[in-house]
Amino acid sequence: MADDKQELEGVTQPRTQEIESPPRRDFIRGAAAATAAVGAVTVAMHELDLVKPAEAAEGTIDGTPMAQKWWPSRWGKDDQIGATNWMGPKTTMDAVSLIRTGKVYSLGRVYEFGMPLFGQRAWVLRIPGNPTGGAYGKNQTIWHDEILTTEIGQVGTQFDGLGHIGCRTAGGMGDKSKEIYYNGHTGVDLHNAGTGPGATSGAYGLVKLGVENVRPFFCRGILFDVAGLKGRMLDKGEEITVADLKACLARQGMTEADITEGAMVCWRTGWGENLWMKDNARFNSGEPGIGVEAANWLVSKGISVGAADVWAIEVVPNPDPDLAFPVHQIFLTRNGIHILENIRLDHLAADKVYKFAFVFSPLPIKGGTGSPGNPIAVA
Ligand code: UVW
Repeated sequence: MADDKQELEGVTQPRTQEIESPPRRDFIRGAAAATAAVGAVTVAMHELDLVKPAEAAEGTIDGTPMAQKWWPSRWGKDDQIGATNWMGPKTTMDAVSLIRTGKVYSLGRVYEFGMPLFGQRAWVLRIPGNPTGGAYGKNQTIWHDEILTTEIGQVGTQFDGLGHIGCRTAGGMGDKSKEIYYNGHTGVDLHNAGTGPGATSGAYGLVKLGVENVRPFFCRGILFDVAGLKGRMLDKGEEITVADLKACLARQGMTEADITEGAMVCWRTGWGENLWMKDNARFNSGEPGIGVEAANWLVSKGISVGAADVWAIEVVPNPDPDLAFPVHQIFLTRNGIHILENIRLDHLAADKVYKFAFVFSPLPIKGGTGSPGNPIAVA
């Protein structure tokens, strides 16, 4: 074949997995460049140039949401399951009480080649053989298997576990004891399981805070239809404020009392339904979402998981160019509150379903940082 286009016989879909990463790097580089301009230090972290303050006190990063020590957790110094501690008979029965019609909504997106991905993450699925196996028996049974290469917990609709995000504190470069995660667990705790025969390095999965620890979710879900409130899709870099969330509640005939401890809350920006698999470059170029103010407000309500129709749930770029993904740290690292990204919310909004039973069981991947899956809302 003369070139790729002929070989693909007219298939014009861009190789999204290769072309999507630059736009997301651009906004982070922009933040890094702005910081460099005022004299702060920037470092390369993997492929992403993240902003790193030059000085920070022991156990903290001054001037950021991680400025105060955040451990031990409200659930005790050894806790590894964070806000899923809320899950239990009370949250289950409360969620059941919200079911009125029995209509089930899939919140998950299809996992497929060409979906938007963060950085250089990949989705490579292959079916070996055709069929993979058989035929066996007089009845001639045949079957298919698949081989999947991906960041299993960090692509498509994705649930972030507590080992996903931490904070490198002062002197942390090269010192895992200064890389601190939920409940004060350190990089040493997450990566080292002792010495001698049987010891592992964490290369085969996180030794602490793996996603297998969390409880399944069966709790109330609350939708903030911010796109409905504004009458339009929000734009990248547009921050959803506490005033916006309160205005959503009023418009939806609800009050703050509807956000009970253990609730899953989600916000619709319109970004996903308008751009996912339609304009991946724009989808990846940044996003609307909550910022530090709204994150802290939701923390004060005792939510169990924050979710949205965007790839990081939070406003990107952050209005403070020195901050990179601060809501991730406020939720996961400081408070053990989980994050659920790239979910569908348009169908709930269309049916004006603002309160529902939320059901999701993250895959118990031992040592995993997160989980794929298809969360559901039952109205
Ligand atoms: C990062 O991993 C930084 O972001 P996300 O959780 O949005 O994939």
